[in-house]
Amino acid sequence: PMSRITDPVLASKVTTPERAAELIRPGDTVGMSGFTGAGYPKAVPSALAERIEAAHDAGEDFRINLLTGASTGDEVDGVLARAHGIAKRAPFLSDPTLRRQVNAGEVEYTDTHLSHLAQQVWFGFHGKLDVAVVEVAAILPNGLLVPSSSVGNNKTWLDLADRVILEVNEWQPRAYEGFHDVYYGTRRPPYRMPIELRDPLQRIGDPYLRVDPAKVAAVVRTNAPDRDNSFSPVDQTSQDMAGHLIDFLRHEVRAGRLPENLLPLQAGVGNVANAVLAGLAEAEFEHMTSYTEVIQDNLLALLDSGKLDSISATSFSLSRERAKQFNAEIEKYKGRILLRTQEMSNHPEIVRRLGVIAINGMVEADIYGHVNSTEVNGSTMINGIGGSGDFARNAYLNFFVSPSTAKGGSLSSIVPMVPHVDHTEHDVQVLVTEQGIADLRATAPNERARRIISHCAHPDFRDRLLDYHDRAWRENPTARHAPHILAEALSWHQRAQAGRPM
Ligand code: 0RQ
Repeated sequence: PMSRITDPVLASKVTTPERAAELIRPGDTVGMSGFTGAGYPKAVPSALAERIEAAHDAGEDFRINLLTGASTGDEVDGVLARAHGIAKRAPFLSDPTLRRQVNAGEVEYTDTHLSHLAQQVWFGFHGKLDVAVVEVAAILPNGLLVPSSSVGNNKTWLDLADRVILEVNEWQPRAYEGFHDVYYGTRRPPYRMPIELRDPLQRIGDPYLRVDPAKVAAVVRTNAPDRDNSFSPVDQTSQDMAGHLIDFLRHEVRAGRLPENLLPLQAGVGNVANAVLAGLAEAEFEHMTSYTEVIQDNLLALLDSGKLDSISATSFSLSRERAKQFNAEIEKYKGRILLRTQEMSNHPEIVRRLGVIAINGMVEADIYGHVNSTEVNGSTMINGIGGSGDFARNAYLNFFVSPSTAKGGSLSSIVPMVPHVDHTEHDVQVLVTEQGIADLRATAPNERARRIISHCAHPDFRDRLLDYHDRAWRENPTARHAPHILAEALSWHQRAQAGRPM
């Protein structure tokens, strides 16, 4: 087998996770690799968590500020949260312990658009980056690194951190070399240049990450799998939503608003996105492309089936079974998949130029089309906005998708007013539930309300929503652009917060 570390200087820095973790100090801001459970460090964070617990046992403060690409795995967020080792966290999370700590007010969580974090760190908004902990598939001479199953913000962490710790994971195929496109043309304003990317699979960068070998303080060897991202099987509700969405795409092709092979697809994570991708495997569209964030099982299946020509993303997010198969057959995917930095995979300029079709989940939408993707009752964080805003605002066409009810039918996903807005009425184009689809393009608020209520709301809630909208209209003769009854607008959530049905 090919050696994983061919640089003699960096080979001499191989050490244990425990010794490497000693390089991280209380109060440090640490940039770690990892995006949707792929490519995160597997060993150093656990050793760090042990140090933190020992410090806490000795009565000392020890917490870090943790930045990543997106969600990681239990070996990062889980172990560090259980050790109460995280003071601040950005930009996305999915770990249950960490989520509880954020919602208990113990951890400060900065919920950030995924394309924004790298530049915000470059701008100095997050202070100094002390340490980078980055997983790679191999270390080549002269500080060239073969990335693993995600690129995320690794370029920025390696560029900006004072001290660098590398984890070389032998579970990741050595043959990852050639799957990445790391753009080194970023500048700070006012020196920015146009990003010359015109095709989803176009290369604009390097196949390698670069690191100044003098900054590398430790190298750790690991052999551990990425997180197992498995989905529940596609149920009837998801299938219905996928059906509405795919019919809508057909309609747009017939109307001449979309080419026959559609435009590059972005699909978020979760069961609905998974069902849509499964639905596309059965549909007639050929030669599709994807300009997205994550490559989940069903996106890879579309590539296998020949329906999809290529995928640009920043990360994989596969089930364990699918990851094993991919790793075993990796050569056959070379040239059809590119992993970019998340600044580029989610870049507004590129998403707008390519005309991406964006498909993302939501918690709820209100009758005027504002969408809440993150905070139950306006205060309890679920995961974060992720890349949904990067894509939705700049997409050619965007969809927000959710079952029409939650919690066993007691809560409506269509509400009079959302208590937290992630995507405003100005950004949201098409809403989809299992009930139907509401095309909000080129509509004013009252038309939007009629379409959303009649096409998307569950029949159990439809009459009350219509009644709310009618009364709001009648009671506000001089405020009818988007009429509300403020004393009532959030009453549905007040009931939900008290544990009662909406
Ligand atoms: O909570 O498990 O405690 O019951 O929200 O909901 O139905 O499992 O749906 O997995 O599709 O997630 C918006 C969270 C949907 C996701 C969201 C509760 C529900 C459950 C999850 P429980 P489901 P999904 C690219 C795109 C933002 C990031 C993004 C998301 C939990 O899509 O995180 O788009 N989006 N990234 O019970 C109260 C409601 C509710 C509700 C659902 N109306 N009221 N609770 N829930 N609807 C990928 C990345 O960026 C990395």
